[in-house]
Amino acid sequence: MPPPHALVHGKTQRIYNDSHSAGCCLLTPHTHREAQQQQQQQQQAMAQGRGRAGQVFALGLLVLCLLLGAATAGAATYNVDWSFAADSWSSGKSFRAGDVLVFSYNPAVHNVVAVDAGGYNSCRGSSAAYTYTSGSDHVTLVPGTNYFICSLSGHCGLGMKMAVTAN
Ligand code: CU1
Repeated sequence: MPPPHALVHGKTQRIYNDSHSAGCCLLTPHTHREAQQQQQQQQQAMAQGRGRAGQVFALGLLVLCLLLGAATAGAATYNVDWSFAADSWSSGKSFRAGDVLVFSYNPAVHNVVAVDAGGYNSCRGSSAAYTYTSGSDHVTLVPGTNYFICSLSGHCGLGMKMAVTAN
């Protein structure tokens, strides 16, 4: 028969072991499951957060597009028939300041000179006149009448000139 304290000690030890092992068996999977659930909840919350952030971003983008659209709604781009019939091309069309004319031509034989009314009438550019030579010139119309001539080879006198009024 073991001494009473040893029995008590052993019993205590056994009870402790049982409860400990039972605790391990029950608690570990339980806490593990809880941790998994928490992790899933966090991931869901993050996913929802990302989803909301994405929605806000998309909405912001939409608003930005609408604003830009409104800002550029009045401006149009025209491909100019930069030829000896240029003036008849522009007549009857209405333009607005800010509209863009695209002059496409062979730069070896033509140019575009932005002149004033005198230059347009006399087919002469001035030192202040700006000459475009790229062959694909984008010119933004200013308010009033915009005058253009080709200053090469007497083309202006042959009708390669254009007066465009922008409102
Ligand atoms: Cu020309």
